[in-house]
Amino acid sequence: MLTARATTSPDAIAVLDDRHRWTYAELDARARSLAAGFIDFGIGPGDRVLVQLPNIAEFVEVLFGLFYAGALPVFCLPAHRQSELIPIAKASGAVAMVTCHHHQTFNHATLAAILRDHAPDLRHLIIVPDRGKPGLPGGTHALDALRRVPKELPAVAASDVAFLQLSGGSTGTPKLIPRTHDDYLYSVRRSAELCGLDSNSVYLAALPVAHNFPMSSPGILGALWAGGTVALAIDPSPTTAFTAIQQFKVTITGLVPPLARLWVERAENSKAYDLSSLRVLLVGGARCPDELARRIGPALGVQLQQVFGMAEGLVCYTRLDDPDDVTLATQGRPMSPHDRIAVVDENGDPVPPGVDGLLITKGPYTIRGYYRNPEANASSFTEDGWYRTGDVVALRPDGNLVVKGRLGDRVNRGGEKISAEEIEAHLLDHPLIRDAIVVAVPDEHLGERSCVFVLAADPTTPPALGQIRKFVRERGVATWKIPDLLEVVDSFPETGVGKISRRSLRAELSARVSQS
Ligand code: OOB
Repeated sequence: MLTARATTSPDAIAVLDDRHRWTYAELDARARSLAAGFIDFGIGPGDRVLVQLPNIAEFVEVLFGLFYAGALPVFCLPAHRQSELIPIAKASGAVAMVTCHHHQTFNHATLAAILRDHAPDLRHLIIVPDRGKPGLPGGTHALDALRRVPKELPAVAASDVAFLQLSGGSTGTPKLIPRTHDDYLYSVRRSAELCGLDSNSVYLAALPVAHNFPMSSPGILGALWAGGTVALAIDPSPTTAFTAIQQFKVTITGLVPPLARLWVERAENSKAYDLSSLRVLLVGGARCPDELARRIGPALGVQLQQVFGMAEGLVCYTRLDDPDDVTLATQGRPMSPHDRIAVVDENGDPVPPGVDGLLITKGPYTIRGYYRNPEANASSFTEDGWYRTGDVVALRPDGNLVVKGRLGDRVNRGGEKISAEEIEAHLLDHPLIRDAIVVAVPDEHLGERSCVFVLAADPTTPPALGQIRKFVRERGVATWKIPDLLEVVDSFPETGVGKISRRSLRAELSARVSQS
């Protein structure tokens, strides 16, 4: 794809951030020079490489550099810390990591050095230095030190795995999602069509670009597929993003609902920025409240397009020419005529149309299994290969889905997913805690927040929320996973006979907090 674009429109602008402006020819040349460096380092076809970069132009050249070398990026988010990254490094068997020196005052280069001590395969640490600041940790390489004269590239098949994405809410053994070049590019092409991208489009990556949504729905890859331009904003705040929209004449971008709300509020209260270039705003990652959906068009002067997707595959969109009743109140329909969806009950039997049930799916770009994880595969796929999304949905007669919620094992905190099991495992190590259950509670701004129900080890000294938050933070987890609320209880509910599953316990407790 990049080779083709660099040949047909070498001088068109491919990538912009506040420090870089690269044409397609330049992006291609940069990616090829990095690929040569990766190959020189012994990083080649099939090797996994952790990529933890913020929204900077270098992300794009590293991405294509790795693709050209046949290596598989493993997409980590800038907010990930060692308790996520060590298991990811081990499960992927990554041989290298590309990261930045600092981002938002956090020292990622030091984090990379810590990872190297825990993950024996991690041999090369490659760092994008801070501008003008020396002082990379010993044994690391600056990204520019990799550049070589481009050389012949290894053969990579369209059906080869292109990269590993992380499943939202992964547990002890992270669920790594293997996507192939052909399956992913198919989803990118369909997305670009449905979101109206062409060579005049400028897509702004405001959400963390390693996430599937800004990467491919239609994302930076959709924009490059269409021969348009990718612009990157270092953070998604209205101030930073509105400046970028005005400066780069952005036409389309994507947001999670809490950020869409911030943008709407800012735009309703101030006309300081010229946002007139913006045509389409995609909103997804978590349920967009209907009231917010109605405000988006008038406040920002855009067409709202809802997107309900998952890194495992299936992506649904409302269409740009849908009536308001669809665009404002549903999460759309599958993007491919070859996607298959079914709404079933707990036994796997179809529920009648319009009735809430569990969404299962299979299709041309939905994975058939996680990477080296037979245990997750056994629970996440039906015997005949349907992926169990875990989402509770209703299918309207017009074919559009309305997302109602999820099975109670995950909190969707404004689009950032939290695995209840993962945080419970940390909490069980706290000396004041005998048992802990993490559930989602409704939240006006974030959609959901996390609440931990705790049985105290000693009822006379129950833990306090501050202690728990500090403990989880010090475990080195991404900030959004730190529990928001705490309820100390004397016992957990018992329903009926026998051992109650942690999943139903979560559901029970979650129903209780939602009612109160
Ligand atoms: C996107 O991908 P993931 O992998 O971080 O999370 C997938 C899950 C879905 O199973 C669902 O629970 C939730 O996120 N979700 C939504 C939603 N979009 C995603 N829930 C309600 N309404 C929506 N519109 O989040 C993702 C991937 C590609 C495109 C967009 C989002």
